[in-house]
Amino acid sequence: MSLSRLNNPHLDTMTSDFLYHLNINVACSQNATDIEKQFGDIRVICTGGTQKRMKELAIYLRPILGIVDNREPVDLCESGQRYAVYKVGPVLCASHGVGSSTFSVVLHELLKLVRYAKCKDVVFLRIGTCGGVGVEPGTVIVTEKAYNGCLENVHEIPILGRRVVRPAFFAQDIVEGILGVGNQPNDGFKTIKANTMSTDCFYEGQGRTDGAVCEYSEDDKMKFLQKAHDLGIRNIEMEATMFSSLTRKADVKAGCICVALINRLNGDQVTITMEQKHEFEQRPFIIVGRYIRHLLK
Ligand code: R2B
Ligand code: URA
Repeated sequence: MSLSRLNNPHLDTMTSDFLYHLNINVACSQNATDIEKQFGDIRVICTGGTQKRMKELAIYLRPILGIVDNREPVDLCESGQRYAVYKVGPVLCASHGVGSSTFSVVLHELLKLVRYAKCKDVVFLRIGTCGGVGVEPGTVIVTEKAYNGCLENVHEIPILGRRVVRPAFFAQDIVEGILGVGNQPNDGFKTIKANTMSTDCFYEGQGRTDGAVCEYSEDDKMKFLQKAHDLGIRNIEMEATMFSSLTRKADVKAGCICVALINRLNGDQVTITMEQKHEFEQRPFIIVGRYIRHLLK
C-alpha cells in the first residue's frame, strides 16, 4: 500500500505543512525533496510510550538491520520538546507518551511525514506494555480487535461536536505475520493473539480499585473484567482503539504488540521490579525484531 494520499483533501492545497510537535517544516510545493532524502526509505514506524524504550529499540534493531554503529542514537525531534524520534536505516522509532490523546498527535504527524517523504508500503507498529486479563505476566499479546472502555469494538471521538464512531481492528495479515515469528523454542514466553481493551484512564477506566477515586466494589470490578475476558479480551492498555482506527482511516497497515506486566484477575498494583519490567519490555522487541527482518527480506 502506498501512502501517496491520505484521507484529507485539504493537504493537497497546502504549500507547506509545519509538523509542529516534531518541529519539522515540510515545503510541499518543492516536491518535498529534503524530506524525501531524509525519510523516503522508511518502511516501518515503531512507536512506544517512552523515549528511553524507543532509544533502546533503535539500538536493538541495529544488528538486525545490519547497521554497525556504536554511537548514541540521535533524537531527530529533540528540538520539538515533545516526542523522541530515532532513525535506524528503514525504521523510525518514535515515542508517543501515555494514552490515545498524546499518541494521536504524533501519529497524525508521522502519517503526514511518510506521505510527504513518499514512503512506500509503510507498516506502523506499537510496542507497548499492558495489564493482562487471565494471562501470565510476561505474555506478549498481539491485538486483533480493539475495544473501548464500554467494551465496544470501536473508537469513539468527538469531531465538530458529534460523536464519530470508527472501526477498531488490525489487519489479519499483520496479526498473523507477527504471530508467525513468535513462540520459538527458546523464547521462554508465550506470544498470543487476542482482543485488547483501550481506555482513557489507567485507574477507573481500567476498573482498578486503587485510584484516587473509586465508586465501585471489588465484585463490580471482577464482573467487568470477566465480561471483558468473555469477549476474548486478554489485555488492557490505552492506545489500541485510536491506533487501529486512525491508521485504518489513513489506509496504512498497523500492528500492536504489548507485554503484560500483571494479570488483572489477580490484582491492580503493578509491583514488578524495574529489572523485571525491563526484561519483560525486551520481549516485544524480540518479536518485532524478527517481524521487521521478515518484512524487509
Ligand atoms: C500502557 O502503559 C501505559 C500506562 O502505564 C499506557 O501507555 C499503556 O497503554
Ligand atoms: N498499562 C496499562 O495501561 N495498564 C496496565 O495495567 C499496565 C500497563
